[in-house]
Amino acid sequence: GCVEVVEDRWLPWGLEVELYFLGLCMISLFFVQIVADSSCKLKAKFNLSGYKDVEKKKVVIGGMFPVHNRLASSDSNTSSVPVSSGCEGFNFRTFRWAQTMLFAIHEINGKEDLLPNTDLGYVIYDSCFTISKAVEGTLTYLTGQDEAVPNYRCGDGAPLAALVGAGGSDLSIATSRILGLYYFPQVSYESSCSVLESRFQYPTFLRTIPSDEHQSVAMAQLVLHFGWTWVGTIAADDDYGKYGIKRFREVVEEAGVCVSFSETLPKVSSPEDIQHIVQTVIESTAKIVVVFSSEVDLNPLVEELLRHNVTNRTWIASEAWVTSALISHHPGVLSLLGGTLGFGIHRAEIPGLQRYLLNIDPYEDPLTEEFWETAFNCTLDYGKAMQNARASAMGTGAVSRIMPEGLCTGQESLEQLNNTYSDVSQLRITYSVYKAVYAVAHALHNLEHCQPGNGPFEKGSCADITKFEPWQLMYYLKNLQFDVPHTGETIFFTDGEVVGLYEIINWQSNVDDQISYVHIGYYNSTAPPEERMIINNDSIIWNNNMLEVPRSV
Ligand code: TCR
Repeated sequence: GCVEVVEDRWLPWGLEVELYFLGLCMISLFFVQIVADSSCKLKAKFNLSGYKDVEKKKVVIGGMFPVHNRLASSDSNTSSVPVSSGCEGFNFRTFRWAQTMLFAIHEINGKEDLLPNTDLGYVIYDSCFTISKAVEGTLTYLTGQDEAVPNYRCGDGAPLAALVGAGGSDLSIATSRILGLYYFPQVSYESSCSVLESRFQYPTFLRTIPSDEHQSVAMAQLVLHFGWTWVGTIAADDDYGKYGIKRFREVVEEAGVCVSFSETLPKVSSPEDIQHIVQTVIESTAKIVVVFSSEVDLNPLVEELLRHNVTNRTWIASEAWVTSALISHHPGVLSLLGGTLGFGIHRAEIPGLQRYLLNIDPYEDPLTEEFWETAFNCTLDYGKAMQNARASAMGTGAVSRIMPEGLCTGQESLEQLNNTYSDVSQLRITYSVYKAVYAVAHALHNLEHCQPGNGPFEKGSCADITKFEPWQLMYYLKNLQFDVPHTGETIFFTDGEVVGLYEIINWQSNVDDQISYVHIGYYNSTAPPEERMIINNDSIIWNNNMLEVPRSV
């Protein structure tokens, strides 16, 4: 039997329900306020793909990415008009995802066999890793207004196709509640939580990443495969972490495995909570620790564990941190995380992507400007650079008028920077973004090439690409099948879902004492039960460079 005290600190999921009702209330409130203000504040961008003589039809795709890691703290002063908070903590990895969406759109606009008569435009929102920003962005998208007025958008604009996003599962759960009300399709590249499988609750949600139902079961099987009977679990304080671990526990406990501790990572920085988890890990006799969390939430714990020199554990990684540079690039991380086993989604090479990423124009939009300034630690703004230079040169009088220090030229070389942004060695979620954009494009293509009389709608009618309804596009997304360029993978949705295919990855040290992610097996949810998980035991190197399978106590 299991004797160690099991600590369970999950929050109930009431928050989500509250948010839902809050959303409904807001929408009914806003309905009353619809005004005929026709000034479109939000401008979609179109890339003109060289056919200037042919007037192409235009459709806008929305994208949402967690480009920043958190909201900037704002003062809770209620004596003035509240404004939407800014965001901070620029994330180079997610910025790569956003740029990949643009890359895919450019690629599609240049093709003659996919949407030849239609140009795709885009609007991209930063969800800042927070539900409120994701909801705000969704309302803005639907309305075309800076203020969120649903069910209203500028009449002469191009039709909106679908939202590619929103980021983590908790964000998509919130946004797809709103989009579902309008039967507006959302294609997610990253939200893997199993609750999003419910078409009753999320009728217009589709995704190019498999549901965590498969991953949780696969993790449990992994634990059983090695005969471990005693494990600890750590989950992020969001739907991804909580539901992922919940399902894992169900399966292992059913098989008689004991869970010695189960901890929750704080969402907002809390050194005490982190300290508490570190102590639990150190004191527990469980040597196998399963972690279901995104890299951003896990990172503070990893830093603290490194500070305490924790070794001799085997970590089981969920897909969200299994190839995370943020985690694996800490100096000395091998002693802690060497030997980690985890699940990764399909990795691909996307020819041309890296060149595209390296050739972006720093002045393209405010997000790209910020990227540039963060990457090169400088400012693109001449006035600001002058001011800074004057402030720091106070008294010495030595300020160059031509080129103040800290000013970027815009000609800096991204190639030499060697940043996560342009690292294309582990394109997993990135590839998932690419597939999501192609899915929308193929659905639009099928919609445009419908034969009147043979169409899927009433009396065999078709939709019109210049003014279709969201549910009409939804029909085409549901009934889609296409091959992804370059990789040839065939994509189709079964009730909005793709199949559960994972690579099993082992963290080993390479020659320069850095981590290499070694592919040691795979999991295929569609195979017969005995063949679902294939592991090459001999190619695994465990923590401390051991070759035999560690024991769980
Ligand atoms: N699904 C997670 C979030 C997430 C993620 C990632 C975040 C996934 N993979 C990679 C950063 C990097 C998988 C969710 O919340 O559904």
